[in-house]
Amino acid sequence: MRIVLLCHTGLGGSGIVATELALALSELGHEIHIIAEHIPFRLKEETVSSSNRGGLEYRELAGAPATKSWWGKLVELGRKSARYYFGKQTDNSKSTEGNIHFHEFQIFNYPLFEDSSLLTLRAANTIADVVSKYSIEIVHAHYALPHSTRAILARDAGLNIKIVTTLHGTDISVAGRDPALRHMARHALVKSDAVTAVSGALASQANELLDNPIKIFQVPNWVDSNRFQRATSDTERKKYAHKDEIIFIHASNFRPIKRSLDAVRIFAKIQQELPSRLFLIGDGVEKMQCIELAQELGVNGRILSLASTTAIETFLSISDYLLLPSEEESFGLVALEAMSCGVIVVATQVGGLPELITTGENGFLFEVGNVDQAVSQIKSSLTNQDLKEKVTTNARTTAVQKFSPQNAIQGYLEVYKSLLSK
Ligand code: GMT
Repeated sequence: MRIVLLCHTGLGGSGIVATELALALSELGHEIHIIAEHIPFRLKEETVSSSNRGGLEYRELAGAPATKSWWGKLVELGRKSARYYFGKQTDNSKSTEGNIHFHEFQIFNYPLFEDSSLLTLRAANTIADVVSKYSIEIVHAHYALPHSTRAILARDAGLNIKIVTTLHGTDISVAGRDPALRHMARHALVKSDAVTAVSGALASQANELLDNPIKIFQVPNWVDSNRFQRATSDTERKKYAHKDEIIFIHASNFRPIKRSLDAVRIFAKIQQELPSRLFLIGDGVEKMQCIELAQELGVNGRILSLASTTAIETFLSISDYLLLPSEEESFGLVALEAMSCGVIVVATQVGGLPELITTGENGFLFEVGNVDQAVSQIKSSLTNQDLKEKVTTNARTTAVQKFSPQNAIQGYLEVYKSLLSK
Protein backbone atom coordinates (compact mmCIF):
# COMPACT_ATOMS: atom_id res chain seq x y z
CA MET A 1 0.00 0.00 0.00
CA ARG A 2 1.08 3.60 -0.47
CA ILE A 3 0.35 5.56 2.68
CA VAL A 4 0.82 9.14 3.86
CA LEU A 5 1.26 9.65 7.62
CA LEU A 6 0.60 13.04 9.22
CA CYS A 7 1.68 13.69 12.80
CA HIS A 8 3.02 16.13 15.36
CA THR A 9 6.79 16.10 15.35
CA GLY A 10 7.75 17.19 18.88
CA LEU A 11 7.79 15.07 22.02
CA GLY A 12 4.50 13.30 22.55
CA GLY A 13 2.91 9.91 22.31
CA SER A 14 1.06 10.54 19.05
CA GLY A 15 4.29 11.33 17.16
CA ILE A 16 5.95 8.25 18.67
CA VAL A 17 3.06 6.00 17.63
CA ALA A 18 3.07 7.44 14.08
CA THR A 19 6.85 6.98 13.79
CA GLU A 20 6.82 3.39 15.05
CA LEU A 21 3.93 2.64 12.70
CA ALA A 22 5.89 4.13 9.77
CA LEU A 23 8.89 1.90 10.58
CA ALA A 24 6.74 -1.22 10.94
CA LEU A 25 4.75 -0.66 7.75
CA SER A 26 7.83 0.20 5.73
CA GLU A 27 9.60 -2.93 6.88
CA LEU A 28 6.54 -4.90 5.77
CA GLY A 29 7.11 -3.46 2.29
CA HIS A 30 4.56 -0.64 2.24
CA GLU A 31 5.55 2.74 0.82
CA ILE A 32 5.35 5.43 3.52
CA HIS A 33 5.39 9.19 3.05
CA ILE A 34 5.56 11.36 6.18
CA ILE A 35 4.43 14.95 5.61
CA ALA A 36 5.24 17.33 8.45
CA GLU A 37 6.80 20.60 9.44
CA HIS A 38 9.97 18.88 10.66
CA ILE A 39 11.20 15.33 10.81
CA PRO A 40 9.50 13.63 13.83
CA PHE A 41 11.82 13.41 16.83
CA ARG A 42 11.92 9.61 17.06
CA LEU A 43 12.56 9.14 13.33
CA LYS A 44 16.28 8.80 12.68
CA GLU A 45 17.52 10.44 9.46
CA GLU A 46 19.22 7.21 8.38
CA THR A 47 15.90 5.35 8.26
CA VAL A 48 14.51 7.85 5.75
CA SER A 49 14.99 6.91 2.09
CA SER A 50 14.48 10.43 0.74
CA SER A 51 13.73 13.91 2.06
CA ASN A 52 11.98 16.69 0.24
CA ARG A 53 12.73 20.02 1.85
CA GLY A 54 12.03 23.39 0.32
CA GLY A 55 11.32 21.70 -3.02
CA LEU A 56 14.69 19.93 -3.06
CA GLU A 57 14.73 16.16 -2.99
CA TYR A 58 17.79 14.49 -1.47
CA ARG A 59 18.99 11.89 0.96
CA GLU A 60 20.45 12.85 4.31
CA LEU A 61 23.18 10.48 5.47
CA ALA A 62 23.79 10.00 9.16
CA GLY A 63 27.18 9.14 10.63
CA ALA A 64 26.23 5.87 12.24
CA PRO A 65 24.62 2.90 10.48
CA ALA A 66 20.93 2.41 11.27
CA THR A 67 20.21 0.07 14.14
CA LYS A 68 17.35 -2.22 13.35
CA SER A 69 14.13 -1.82 15.26
CA TRP A 70 12.28 -4.79 16.73
CA TRP A 71 10.42 -4.98 13.49
CA GLY A 72 13.58 -4.95 11.39
CA LYS A 73 14.94 -7.82 13.44
CA LEU A 74 11.73 -9.80 13.03
CA VAL A 75 11.78 -9.21 9.30
CA GLU A 76 15.46 -10.20 9.20
CA LEU A 77 14.52 -13.48 10.86
CA GLY A 78 11.90 -14.22 8.29
CA ARG A 79 10.44 -11.60 6.01
CA LYS A 80 8.20 -14.25 4.53
CA SER A 81 6.75 -15.33 7.84
CA ALA A 82 6.04 -11.71 8.80
CA ARG A 83 4.16 -11.26 5.54
CA TYR A 84 2.29 -14.48 6.16
CA TYR A 85 1.34 -13.27 9.64
CA PHE A 86 -0.10 -9.98 8.43
CA GLY A 87 -1.64 -11.27 5.23
CA LYS A 88 -0.74 -10.50 1.64
CA GLN A 89 0.01 -6.98 0.54
CA THR A 90 -1.75 -5.34 -2.34
CA ASP A 91 -0.21 -5.91 -5.78
CA ASN A 92 1.25 -2.45 -6.09
CA SER A 93 3.14 -2.54 -2.78
CA LYS A 94 6.91 -2.47 -2.96
CA SER A 95 9.16 -4.86 -1.13
CA THR A 96 12.19 -2.66 -0.53
CA GLU A 97 13.34 -2.00 3.02
CA GLY A 98 13.62 1.53 4.37
CA ASN A 99 10.77 2.74 2.22
CA ILE A 100 10.08 5.91 4.21
CA HIS A 101 10.01 9.30 2.51
CA PHE A 102 9.87 12.61 4.33
CA HIS A 103 8.24 15.74 2.87
CA GLU A 104 8.45 19.11 4.53
CA PHE A 105 5.56 21.53 3.97
CA GLN A 106 6.07 23.60 0.86
CA ILE A 107 7.20 27.17 1.38
CA PHE A 108 5.35 30.22 0.12
CA ASN A 109 7.13 33.52 0.43
CA TYR A 110 5.03 36.61 0.03
CA PRO A 111 5.43 39.39 2.59
CA LEU A 112 1.70 40.25 2.78
CA PHE A 113 0.93 37.12 4.83
CA GLU A 114 2.25 36.17 8.20
CA ASP A 115 3.64 32.74 7.45
CA SER A 116 1.57 30.96 10.12
CA SER A 117 -1.71 32.15 8.59
CA LEU A 118 -1.07 29.92 5.57
CA LEU A 119 0.30 26.89 7.39
CA THR A 120 -2.77 24.68 7.01
CA LEU A 121 -3.13 25.61 3.33
CA ARG A 122 0.55 24.87 2.67
CA ALA A 123 0.20 21.55 4.50
CA ALA A 124 -2.94 20.59 2.54
CA ASN A 125 -1.26 21.63 -0.70
CA THR A 126 1.77 19.48 0.11
CA ILE A 127 -0.54 16.53 0.86
CA ALA A 128 -2.27 17.05 -2.51
CA ASP A 129 1.07 17.15 -4.34
CA VAL A 130 2.48 14.04 -2.64
CA VAL A 131 -0.78 12.11 -3.13
CA SER A 132 -0.82 12.93 -6.86
CA LYS A 133 2.88 12.33 -7.46
CA TYR A 134 3.07 8.98 -5.62
CA SER A 135 -0.48 7.65 -6.24
CA ILE A 136 -1.21 7.52 -2.51
CA GLU A 137 -4.17 5.41 -1.43
CA ILE A 138 -4.46 6.16 2.30
CA VAL A 139 -3.79 9.33 4.30
CA HIS A 140 -3.51 8.46 7.99
CA ALA A 141 -3.73 11.45 10.34
CA HIS A 142 -2.37 10.94 13.85
CA TYR A 143 -4.29 13.43 15.98
CA ALA A 144 -7.46 14.93 14.58
CA LEU A 145 -6.39 18.56 14.71
CA PRO A 146 -5.07 19.93 12.51
CA HIS A 147 -3.97 16.81 10.59
CA SER A 148 -7.36 15.33 9.63
CA THR A 149 -8.64 18.79 8.75
CA ARG A 150 -5.69 19.28 6.39
CA ALA A 151 -6.24 15.85 4.80
CA ILE A 152 -9.96 16.59 4.33
CA LEU A 153 -9.10 19.90 2.67
CA ALA A 154 -6.66 18.14 0.34
CA ARG A 155 -9.30 15.48 -0.49
CA ASP A 156 -11.84 18.21 -1.24
CA ALA A 157 -9.36 19.60 -3.75
CA GLY A 158 -10.23 16.53 -5.86
CA LEU A 159 -8.10 13.65 -4.58
CA ASN A 160 -9.16 10.03 -4.57
CA ILE A 161 -7.91 9.05 -1.11
CA LYS A 162 -9.22 7.39 2.02
CA ILE A 163 -8.63 9.31 5.25
CA VAL A 164 -7.98 7.45 8.50
CA THR A 165 -7.95 9.53 11.68
CA THR A 166 -6.37 8.18 14.85
CA LEU A 167 -7.52 9.97 17.99
CA HIS A 168 -4.79 10.18 20.61
CA GLY A 169 -6.47 12.01 23.48
CA THR A 170 -6.24 15.72 23.92
CA ASP A 171 -7.54 16.24 20.37
CA ILE A 172 -10.88 15.15 21.92
CA SER A 173 -10.54 15.70 25.68
CA VAL A 174 -9.11 19.22 25.38
CA ALA A 175 -9.48 20.64 21.84
CA GLY A 176 -12.77 18.83 21.17
CA ARG A 177 -14.39 20.30 24.26
CA ASP A 178 -12.98 23.79 23.83
CA PRO A 179 -15.37 26.29 22.21
CA ALA A 180 -12.41 27.56 20.18
CA LEU A 181 -11.99 24.26 18.32
CA ARG A 182 -14.99 21.96 18.94
CA HIS A 183 -16.66 22.45 15.53
CA MET A 184 -13.40 21.55 13.82
CA ALA A 185 -12.99 18.44 16.00
CA ARG A 186 -16.51 17.26 15.05
CA HIS A 187 -15.83 17.99 11.39
CA ALA A 188 -12.64 15.89 11.52
CA LEU A 189 -14.57 12.96 13.04
CA VAL A 190 -17.51 12.91 10.65
CA LYS A 191 -15.56 13.60 7.46
CA SER A 192 -12.90 10.92 7.99
CA ASP A 193 -13.43 7.63 6.16
CA ALA A 194 -12.41 5.70 9.28
CA VAL A 195 -11.67 6.78 12.84
CA THR A 196 -9.60 4.84 15.34
CA ALA A 197 -9.00 5.58 19.03
CA VAL A 198 -6.24 4.36 21.32
CA SER A 199 -8.72 3.24 24.01
CA GLY A 200 -12.38 2.45 24.53
CA ALA A 201 -12.66 5.42 26.89
CA LEU A 202 -11.42 7.80 24.21
CA ALA A 203 -13.78 6.31 21.61
CA SER A 204 -16.74 6.98 23.96
CA GLN A 205 -15.54 10.52 24.71
CA ALA A 206 -15.30 11.22 20.98
CA ASN A 207 -18.83 10.01 20.32
CA GLU A 208 -20.12 12.25 23.12
CA LEU A 209 -19.16 15.18 20.90
CA LEU A 210 -21.48 14.00 18.13
CA ASP A 211 -25.27 13.99 17.76
CA ASN A 212 -25.09 10.70 15.85
CA PRO A 213 -22.43 8.26 17.05
CA ILE A 214 -19.98 6.91 14.46
CA LYS A 215 -18.10 3.61 14.39
CA ILE A 216 -14.71 4.04 16.03
CA PHE A 217 -12.16 1.22 15.78
CA GLN A 218 -10.03 0.60 18.86
CA VAL A 219 -6.33 0.17 18.15
CA PRO A 220 -4.40 0.56 21.42
CA ASN A 221 -0.82 1.75 21.82
CA TRP A 222 1.75 -1.05 21.80
CA VAL A 223 5.21 -1.74 23.21
CA ASP A 224 8.33 -3.44 21.93
CA SER A 225 8.93 -5.75 24.90
CA ASN A 226 12.47 -6.56 23.74
CA ARG A 227 13.49 -2.93 23.86
CA PHE A 228 11.55 -2.20 27.05
CA GLN A 229 12.65 -4.75 29.62
CA ARG A 230 14.27 -4.84 33.07
CA ALA A 231 18.00 -4.07 33.14
CA THR A 232 19.92 -7.29 33.58
CA SER A 233 22.75 -5.74 35.62
CA ASP A 234 23.07 -3.10 38.36
CA THR A 235 25.65 -1.04 36.48
CA GLU A 236 23.31 1.71 35.28
CA ARG A 237 21.29 1.82 38.50
CA LYS A 238 24.43 2.30 40.59
CA LYS A 239 25.14 5.55 38.71
CA TYR A 240 22.03 7.15 40.20
CA ALA A 241 21.10 5.44 43.46
CA HIS A 242 22.48 3.51 46.40
CA LYS A 243 21.57 -0.13 46.71
CA ASP A 244 18.81 0.40 49.31
CA GLU A 245 17.19 3.43 47.63
CA ILE A 246 13.90 3.24 45.76
CA ILE A 247 13.88 4.80 42.29
CA PHE A 248 10.75 6.68 41.19
CA ILE A 249 10.28 8.10 37.70
CA HIS A 250 7.94 10.66 36.17
CA ALA A 251 8.34 11.17 32.42
CA SER A 252 6.08 13.61 30.62
CA ASN A 253 5.81 16.88 28.75
CA PHE A 254 5.12 18.69 32.05
CA ARG A 255 1.88 20.28 30.83
CA PRO A 256 -0.73 21.10 33.54
CA ILE A 257 -2.84 18.11 32.37
CA LYS A 258 -0.03 15.80 33.60
CA ARG A 259 -0.25 17.14 37.20
CA SER A 260 3.53 16.63 37.48
CA LEU A 261 3.54 18.54 40.81
CA ASP A 262 1.58 15.65 42.34
CA ALA A 263 4.43 13.32 41.37
CA VAL A 264 6.81 15.49 43.42
CA ARG A 265 4.35 15.57 46.35
CA ILE A 266 3.97 11.77 46.35
CA PHE A 267 7.72 11.32 46.14
CA ALA A 268 8.38 13.77 49.00
CA LYS A 269 6.03 11.86 51.32
CA ILE A 270 7.74 8.53 50.60
CA GLN A 271 11.21 10.06 50.84
CA GLN A 272 10.40 11.29 54.39
CA GLU A 273 10.31 7.64 55.47
CA LEU A 274 12.42 5.75 52.97
CA PRO A 275 15.52 6.85 51.04
CA SER A 276 14.50 7.37 47.43
CA ARG A 277 15.37 9.12 44.17
CA LEU A 278 13.09 10.65 41.55
CA PHE A 279 13.87 10.92 37.85
CA LEU A 280 12.02 13.84 36.29
CA ILE A 281 12.31 13.26 32.56
CA GLY A 282 11.09 15.59 29.83
CA ASP A 283 10.52 19.31 29.46
CA GLY A 284 7.52 21.58 29.63
CA VAL A 285 5.88 24.55 31.27
CA GLU A 286 5.69 23.03 34.76
CA LYS A 287 9.18 21.50 34.90
CA MET A 288 10.75 24.37 36.85
CA GLN A 289 7.75 24.53 39.19
CA CYS A 290 8.42 20.87 40.02
CA ILE A 291 12.03 21.62 40.91
CA GLU A 292 10.91 24.62 43.00
CA LEU A 293 8.32 22.51 44.80
CA ALA A 294 10.95 19.84 45.46
CA GLN A 295 13.12 22.55 47.02
CA GLU A 296 10.23 23.77 49.22
CA LEU A 297 9.60 20.20 50.36
CA GLY A 298 13.31 19.67 51.02
CA VAL A 299 13.79 16.88 48.47
CA ASN A 300 15.45 18.73 45.58
CA GLY A 301 18.74 16.98 46.36
CA ARG A 302 17.05 13.66 45.60
CA ILE A 303 15.78 14.71 42.14
CA LEU A 304 17.54 13.61 38.98
CA SER A 305 16.31 15.85 36.17
CA LEU A 306 16.82 15.20 32.49
CA ALA A 307 15.47 16.92 29.39
CA SER A 308 13.67 14.84 26.81
CA THR A 309 15.43 11.69 25.70
CA THR A 310 14.84 9.20 22.92
CA ALA A 311 16.36 6.50 25.15
CA ILE A 312 13.70 6.52 27.86
CA GLU A 313 14.14 2.75 28.29
CA THR A 314 17.56 3.38 29.92
CA PHE A 315 15.76 5.02 32.87
CA LEU A 316 12.57 2.97 32.92
CA SER A 317 14.55 -0.28 33.00
CA ILE A 318 16.22 0.65 36.34
CA SER A 319 13.22 2.32 38.04
CA ASP A 320 10.94 0.77 40.68
CA TYR A 321 7.82 2.98 40.42
CA LEU A 322 6.39 5.17 37.64
CA LEU A 323 4.25 8.07 38.89
CA LEU A 324 1.57 9.16 36.40
CA PRO A 325 -0.82 11.52 38.24
CA SER A 326 -2.50 12.92 35.07
CA GLU A 327 -5.82 14.74 34.96
CA GLU A 328 -6.55 13.04 31.61
CA GLU A 329 -4.77 10.16 29.88
CA SER A 330 -6.36 8.53 26.86
CA PHE A 331 -4.04 5.53 27.03
CA GLY A 332 -0.76 6.27 28.84
CA LEU A 333 1.99 4.99 26.53
CA VAL A 334 4.68 5.67 29.13
CA ALA A 335 2.77 3.51 31.64
CA LEU A 336 2.79 0.61 29.17
CA GLU A 337 6.51 1.08 28.44
CA ALA A 338 7.18 1.10 32.21
CA MET A 339 5.07 -2.05 32.77
CA SER A 340 7.04 -3.80 30.06
CA CYS A 341 10.16 -3.01 32.14
CA GLY A 342 8.55 -4.56 35.24
CA VAL A 343 8.07 -1.14 36.86
CA ILE A 344 5.12 -0.67 39.23
CA VAL A 345 2.86 2.01 37.76
CA VAL A 346 0.98 4.27 40.17
CA ALA A 347 -1.41 6.26 37.99
CA THR A 348 -4.71 8.07 38.15
CA GLN A 349 -8.01 6.34 37.45
CA VAL A 350 -8.77 8.30 34.29
CA GLY A 351 -9.33 7.77 30.56
CA GLY A 352 -7.83 4.57 29.19
CA LEU A 353 -5.66 3.75 32.21
CA PRO A 354 -8.24 1.35 33.76
CA GLU A 355 -8.07 -0.60 30.46
CA LEU A 356 -4.38 -1.17 31.15
CA ILE A 357 -4.15 -1.38 34.95
CA THR A 358 -6.09 -3.20 37.67
CA THR A 359 -5.24 -2.04 41.17
CA GLY A 360 -3.29 -4.61 43.19
CA GLU A 361 -2.91 -6.90 40.16
CA ASN A 362 -0.55 -5.21 37.71
CA GLY A 363 -0.24 -1.67 39.12
CA PHE A 364 -2.20 0.86 41.17
CA LEU A 365 -4.83 3.48 40.28
CA PHE A 366 -5.75 6.41 42.53
CA GLU A 367 -8.20 9.32 42.34
CA VAL A 368 -6.94 12.46 40.59
CA GLY A 369 -5.23 14.70 43.19
CA ASN A 370 -5.43 12.14 46.00
CA VAL A 371 -1.73 12.11 46.83
CA ASP A 372 -2.28 10.26 50.15
CA GLN A 373 -4.05 7.40 48.39
CA ALA A 374 -1.07 6.99 46.02
CA VAL A 375 1.36 7.09 48.95
CA SER A 376 -0.53 4.38 50.84
CA GLN A 377 -0.66 2.20 47.69
CA ILE A 378 3.10 2.51 47.30
CA LYS A 379 3.68 1.74 50.98
CA SER A 380 1.40 -1.32 50.83
CA SER A 381 3.57 -2.80 48.09
CA LEU A 382 6.81 -1.81 49.80
CA THR A 383 5.81 -3.64 52.98
CA ASN A 384 4.42 -6.72 51.24
CA GLN A 385 7.05 -8.48 49.15
CA ASP A 386 4.53 -10.97 47.70
CA LEU A 387 2.29 -8.13 46.46
CA LYS A 388 5.29 -6.30 44.99
CA GLU A 389 6.45 -9.38 43.09
CA LYS A 390 2.95 -10.18 41.86
CA VAL A 391 2.37 -6.66 40.52
CA THR A 392 5.80 -6.48 38.88
CA THR A 393 5.41 -9.84 37.15
CA ASN A 394 1.83 -9.18 36.05
CA ALA A 395 2.79 -5.76 34.68
CA ARG A 396 5.33 -7.30 32.33
CA THR A 397 2.94 -10.11 31.35
CA THR A 398 0.16 -7.62 30.52
CA ALA A 399 2.53 -5.62 28.30
CA VAL A 400 3.86 -8.67 26.46
CA GLN A 401 0.57 -10.52 26.03
CA LYS A 402 -2.03 -7.79 25.58
CA PHE A 403 -0.16 -4.94 23.91
CA SER A 404 2.11 -6.57 21.36
CA PRO A 405 3.18 -4.66 18.21
CA GLN A 406 1.75 -7.46 16.07
CA ASN A 407 -1.80 -6.91 17.32
CA ALA A 408 -1.69 -3.16 16.87
CA ILE A 409 -0.11 -3.14 13.40
CA GLN A 410 -2.57 -5.78 12.28
CA GLY A 411 -5.39 -3.60 13.64
CA TYR A 412 -4.29 -0.65 11.49
CA LEU A 413 -3.76 -2.84 8.42
CA GLU A 414 -7.29 -4.21 8.75
CA VAL A 415 -8.72 -0.70 8.84
CA TYR A 416 -6.75 0.25 5.68
CA LYS A 417 -7.79 -2.92 3.86
CA SER A 418 -11.45 -2.49 4.73
CA LEU A 419 -11.42 1.02 3.23
CA LEU A 420 -9.60 -0.01 0.06
CA SER A 421 -11.98 -2.91 -0.56
CA LYS A 422 -15.04 -0.60 -0.50
O1 GMT B 1 0.46 12.78 26.68
C1 GMT B 1 0.73 13.75 25.99
O2 GMT B 1 0.73 14.87 26.45
C2 GMT B 1 1.11 13.60 24.56
C3 GMT B 1 -0.06 13.10 23.80
C4 GMT B 1 0.11 13.27 22.32
O3 GMT B 1 -0.87 13.63 21.71
O4 GMT B 1 1.15 13.06 21.72
O5 GMT B 1 -0.26 11.73 24.17
C5 GMT B 1 -1.52 11.19 23.93
O6 GMT B 1 -1.30 10.15 22.97
C6 GMT B 1 -0.57 9.03 23.47
C7 GMT B 1 -0.36 8.07 22.30
O7 GMT B 1 -1.55 7.57 21.79
C8 GMT B 1 -1.32 8.41 24.64
O8 GMT B 1 -0.62 7.27 25.12
C9 GMT B 1 -1.44 9.45 25.76
O9 GMT B 1 -2.18 8.90 26.83
C10 GMT B 1 -2.15 10.68 25.23
N1 GMT B 1 -2.14 11.75 26.24
C11 GMT B 1 -3.26 12.22 26.82
O10 GMT B 1 -4.38 11.77 26.61
C12 GMT B 1 -3.06 13.32 27.81
